[in-house]
Amino acid sequence: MLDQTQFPITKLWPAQHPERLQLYSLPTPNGVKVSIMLEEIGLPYEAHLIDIGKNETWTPEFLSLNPNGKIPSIIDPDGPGGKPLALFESGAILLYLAEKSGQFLPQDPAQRYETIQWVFFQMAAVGPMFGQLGFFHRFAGREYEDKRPLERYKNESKRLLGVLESRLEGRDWIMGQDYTIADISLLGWVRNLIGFYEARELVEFDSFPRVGQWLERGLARPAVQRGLTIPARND
Ligand SMILES: N[C@@H](CCC(=O)N[C@@H](CS)C(=O)NCC(=O)O)C(=O)O
Repeated sequence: MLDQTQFPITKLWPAQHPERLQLYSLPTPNGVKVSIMLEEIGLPYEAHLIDIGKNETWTPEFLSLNPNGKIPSIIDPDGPGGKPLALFESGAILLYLAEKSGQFLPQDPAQRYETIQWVFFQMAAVGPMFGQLGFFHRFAGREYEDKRPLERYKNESKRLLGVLESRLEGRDWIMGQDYTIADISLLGWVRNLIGFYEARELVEFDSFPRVGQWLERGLARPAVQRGLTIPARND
């Protein structure tokens, strides 16, 4: 059971079910990694909507949990040793939930590190590059006269799609037969690139057919569909 007095974030987002894992998030590509994972493993949790449009991550209450001011973040009242564990950074949260549940991360050490390698690839390359492409193609950066940043992030995004296309040759999932946290980390980003960011033509997405088929396989999973809408947006 979570002692809410120990976690200032609960002043703005009180837990109705303090015995459950608390998720503070929004259905963005980083946020949905955690909601998809929680839906996949079936761990009971309570989701709190954090409105980044209203700068809610920059409140002292949110910053008390994540000094980096970003979603997603969690508190697990039943962390290691039965003590509460607060975590931010979606990759770290995926690893934690995989180890806690014993799911979506191979037991074999070599396979395990290979999976982690692809999660890091998503965290260090795909997320930042696709995110910048979104800014320069679809959001405020679209107005900038200098198109060199857009060109750079477009080329880098295409290169990264090429890396995924090669990896998926002869594989249904990033790790082959098994769907893992590597897939969970990447699905929302690739979906966003061609959806919300409207960059399908820009990156010539149809020239990466294996990535397209992998995305369809991922989106066909019921837990992925549920996770993509959690926490429900107000608008
Ligand atoms: N590396 C972080 C990135 C998190 C991140 O960038 N979150 C964005 C939403 S996708 C956010 O909270 N932005 C709010 C802001 O910067 O004000 C992670 O993977 O958890």
